[in-house]
Amino acid sequence: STAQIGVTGLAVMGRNLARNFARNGYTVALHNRTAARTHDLVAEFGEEGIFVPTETAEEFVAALERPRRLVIMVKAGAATDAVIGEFAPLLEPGDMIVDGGNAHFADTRRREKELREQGIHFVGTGVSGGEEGALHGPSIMPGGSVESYAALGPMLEKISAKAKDGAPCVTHVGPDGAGHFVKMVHNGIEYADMQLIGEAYQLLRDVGGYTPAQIADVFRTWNTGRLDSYLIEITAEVLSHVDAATDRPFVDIVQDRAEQKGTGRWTVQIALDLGVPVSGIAEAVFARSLSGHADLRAASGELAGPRPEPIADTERADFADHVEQALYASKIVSYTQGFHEIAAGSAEYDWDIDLGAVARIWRGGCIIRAAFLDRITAAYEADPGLVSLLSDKGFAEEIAAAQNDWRSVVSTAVTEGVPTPGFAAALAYYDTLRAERLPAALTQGQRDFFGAHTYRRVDREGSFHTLWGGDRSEVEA
Ligand code: NBP
Repeated sequence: STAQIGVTGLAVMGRNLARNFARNGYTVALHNRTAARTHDLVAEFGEEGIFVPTETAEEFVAALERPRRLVIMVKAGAATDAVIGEFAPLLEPGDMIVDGGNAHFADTRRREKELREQGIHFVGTGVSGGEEGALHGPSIMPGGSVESYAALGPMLEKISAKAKDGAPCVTHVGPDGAGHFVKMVHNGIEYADMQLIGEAYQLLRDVGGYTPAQIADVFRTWNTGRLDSYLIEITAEVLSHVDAATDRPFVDIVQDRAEQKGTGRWTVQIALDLGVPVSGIAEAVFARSLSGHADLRAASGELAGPRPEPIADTERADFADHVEQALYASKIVSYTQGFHEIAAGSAEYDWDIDLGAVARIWRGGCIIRAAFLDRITAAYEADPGLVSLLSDKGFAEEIAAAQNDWRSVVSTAVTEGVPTPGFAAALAYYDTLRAERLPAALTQGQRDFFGAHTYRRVDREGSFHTLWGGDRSEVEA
């Protein structure tokens, strides 16, 4: 038993994670259901470090130093349970199973509880950054016990991405499912970021009259400012790519039906359960879903409405500036909503998550990495009890400065018939928070009328009901 860590599940993610541990000097035991993958890894990358290839579960477990650290990197769901079922009986108290797959946090809570009864630490861990991240340094979001982090933390810090200030992009997020919960919301925010970028692109194209290559340049410029982020950077790459077969912009030869694997949908489902309004993330999930409904979109030519007319060349640059403001303001709102969901999950499950630390470990390695995250960390450091990112003075001022352009972009989109559910939902959220009075009062009246659901008054304590079917006098409920 010589290996400090073992990885089972050697598809793209597991293989690169195993290589990352080995490149950082750790001896890595390898295992995969189909042994060929194990041998391929050693044949191709054996030079990179010290690997201990194994074929059976028994060999794999025997190869690990105690307490054992075993990383599972298999397809999330039933495969994870199958692998746990195979290895857990071979482990001893104090050993650690790290699940780096995209598990649902409720599954992680169940698994953690079951394994805790056997004395095994189960460390549900979000890993973001795709296959490149897994190899060169991902953002890592581990849950599980404090003891397990003491044993695993230094290794994870070594293989993780480093932010620009050198800080490792990993922290102990909290007990049991906290890590996978935070990874889920990360992905929800990623959906929202992508949708907002998509809307900016469509507006620049249909209203701004820019070509995809010109839009790539606009994005490159934005990427030198406050929108500096991985997603803006790769968007410019995708938009400037030309299809070799047709010589057309790549973005024009791809079918416009977005797919999804489910973490964005979970973010919205859980937000509904927790009562957290994540309208921007929800619109992003719905936008992907609607794009895929070929049946509903079949009538596109028959549905009446404006066809956008590009503006004059002389107005383009100003319009692009306004779109940048709309994108930035909407982005602040979607992060506000995502962090609200993390705070609510943390309260519900007693995780005590440090929101500033979450923003800090997203600064490198992960898909939503962005200069902007430094600002979020600073906001939570200045006030750990911050109710909402929009309560931070800095963000509130930036939104205030952006809002005229934001409003004009949304109204242009509406007038020209360009769908911008992300920009519009974010603005509606902001205006809802600003409103002195909401029609929720009317909703309460309607509910009382048809269902005697009662209401509260602005001027007196207590619950009241109006006798709508009788003399309309008010009774205390
Ligand atoms: P996949 O999600 O495609 O899973 C393939 C691996 O699962 C193979 O090693 C396969 O073994 C193994 N496996 C399956 Br399928 N069923 C199994 C079973 N019943 N028993 C044992 N092993 C089984 O791999 P991936 O794309 O590398 O992703 C791994 C995990 O990381 C997933 O949970 C994914 O959601 C997560 N993740 C992926 C990314 C990404 O960018 N791809 C990013 C972040 C997280 P075999 O070789 O024998 O078929």
